[in-house]
Amino acid sequence: NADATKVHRHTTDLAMAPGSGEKLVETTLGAARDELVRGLGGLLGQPTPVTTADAGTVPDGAVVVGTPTSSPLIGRTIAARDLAKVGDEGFLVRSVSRGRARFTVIAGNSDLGALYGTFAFLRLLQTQKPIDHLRVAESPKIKHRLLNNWETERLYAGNNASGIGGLNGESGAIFNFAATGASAGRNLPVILDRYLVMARALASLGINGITINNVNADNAYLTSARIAQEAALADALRPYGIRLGLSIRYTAPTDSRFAPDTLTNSQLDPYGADFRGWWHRRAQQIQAAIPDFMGLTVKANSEGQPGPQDFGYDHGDGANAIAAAVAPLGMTVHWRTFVYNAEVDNDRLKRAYLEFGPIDDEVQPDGSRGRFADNVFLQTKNGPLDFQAREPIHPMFGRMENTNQALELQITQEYTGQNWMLAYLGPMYEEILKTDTYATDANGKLLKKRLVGNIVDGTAQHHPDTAIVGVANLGNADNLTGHHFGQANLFAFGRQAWDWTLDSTDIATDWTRMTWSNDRRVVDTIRAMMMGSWESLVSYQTPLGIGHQFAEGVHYRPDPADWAGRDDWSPIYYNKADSVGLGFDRSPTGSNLAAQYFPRLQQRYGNIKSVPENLLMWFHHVPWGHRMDSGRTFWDELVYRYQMGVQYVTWMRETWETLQPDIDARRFTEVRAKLAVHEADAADWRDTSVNYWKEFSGRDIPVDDAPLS
Ligand code: GCW
Repeated sequence: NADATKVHRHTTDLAMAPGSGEKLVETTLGAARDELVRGLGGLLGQPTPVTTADAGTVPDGAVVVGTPTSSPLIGRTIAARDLAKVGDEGFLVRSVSRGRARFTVIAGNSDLGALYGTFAFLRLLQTQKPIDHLRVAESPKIKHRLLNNWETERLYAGNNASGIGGLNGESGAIFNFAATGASAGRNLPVILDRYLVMARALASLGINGITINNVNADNAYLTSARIAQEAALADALRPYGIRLGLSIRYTAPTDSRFAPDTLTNSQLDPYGADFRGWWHRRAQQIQAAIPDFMGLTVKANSEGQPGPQDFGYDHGDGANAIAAAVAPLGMTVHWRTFVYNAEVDNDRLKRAYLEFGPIDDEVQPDGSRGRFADNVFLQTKNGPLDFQAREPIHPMFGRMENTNQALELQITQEYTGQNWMLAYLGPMYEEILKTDTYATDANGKLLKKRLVGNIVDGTAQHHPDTAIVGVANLGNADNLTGHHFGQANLFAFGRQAWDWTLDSTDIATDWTRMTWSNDRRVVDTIRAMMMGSWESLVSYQTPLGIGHQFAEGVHYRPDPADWAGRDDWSPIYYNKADSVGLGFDRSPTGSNLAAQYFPRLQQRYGNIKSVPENLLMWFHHVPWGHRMDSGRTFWDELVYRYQMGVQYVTWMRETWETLQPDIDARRFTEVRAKLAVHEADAADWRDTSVNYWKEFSGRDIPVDDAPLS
């Protein structure tokens, strides 16, 4: 699509820091070269000369980047079998000596591998690691490392959304498609600096795809006019190895905007040629404009979105129909499993496994098991409720033996403080990925390597394809994520998507060094703030495993009392507060969600004596006087947790002050202002919650804890 690239104008984007100097690059190796020139120039404080691959002798101290195809030098310095081991997107970084010259080689099997290696090398420099005896070999554990960008929902990073002033009348979303109002002329196909800043950031983490629109999908994204805009974006992101995908609505074929190619409801039979033909034609049209288009994400029969069940079919029928339509084009379908129905189940968390489990297990005419097609991913969010600060793993992980399963994590902080609270979610992603499912075989024998990460990366069940998805926290805010520390969550997601076995503390250290300072005191202080921040949030919002206690709509403030209207979202559905105690009984005496887990977790969660205390109220209605590990009563412990959570935020606010001499004034002040709001809002969670629970417990606030404000 080279012609399209040429027509794109490139304007200065006001959202970016002055002088960010973004430019469109044409090739992936061009991107790698530019990163090195910019990165080395900045880090070493001097210009970096560039020579081409066929330059005869390598200068001492040079950095050579490429593939065996792009550079004969790579072939001469790196053994083919070493390179073969890192696969399509992996890389090697090596220190090499030739005669008197010592230089660094960054090699990939593909240009993208070389770009990833370049970023890894720059990260070593930026974090001040030794680079004189390098022998790095890396490859991603998961094949598709994706973002879902809900451009219209749960957006806390837009200049409008964050309440810090609109930018040229734009919506706050990162991508600007609108040609109306003040933003006209800045809309796609015009490529804004911030798209390139984003692309560079995502490529530096190895993220290789982005589904650009909300799962509550607007059919506009499938219209010809929009596809032309999407193609321009795809062209700009392509050198960075980032492919585009779209969320779609199951009934899009009936939208009159697609006339004359419009279907009627009666033509939506998933086994009919009309339905499949429509999706095939639309996908072909997209592919003609975007040759490397990834595929479609579908939220069906979920929260009012249409789906196959509206026409008498199940999720397998619907997913396979669209999958069959796009399979000849090499595209995938991500079918979300976020389904619930409190009118049918005594516990809405049970629905997903009940609907998807049997399809995964179904015996097929050829005797094999599992009905979902090979190019379908079931995309399952963690946790089973809805991205709460702490949830147990989704019981479907490890249970889908015959279906590709993608893990969906939330980076945007919908329930975790939005753009106000400093909550580093690396440890949460790590907890989920490293939780053992204790999956067993048909004889009840424990299987090896069945952590959630093993399931997602395919080593456990040998699924043909693997994917992990983060709901993005991108917007048009100057810093792209709204809160400066929101960037850490994007960084952590990307690093863990690349290698889920990484330690979230190490990730925090790297991010701090790359973002704030390499000064030891600053690194130690910021890392300490980050590492306790998620547990603190859990403590003052929803301690000891209590689910969703948010006020209606906004998902920021607490309101444990009943909402008018929706029963299955009302906090009382989850807290079950009464004079006996607090929490949702999901043990065998209650809804028995516990039974959806493999036996060992079933027993652990199902028994109040063995359930981890941080999930206590997720699985049990806990009597106020229940004795906790600390020796306190449940009531006393509960109050203590709320108080500890808030105290941690106070400590973060005070600690941040000590960094003033080391941090630039603008970012220092912006974070300071957020921490002040954070502290007040954390105290609000504690006070609102504890005062409400007190009405049920009838117990006093324990005296040895600091008084409520
Ligand atoms: O909990 C809900 C969110 C919705 C979201 C939905 C989902 C995009 O509040 O904003 O819809 O989850 O994941 O589909």
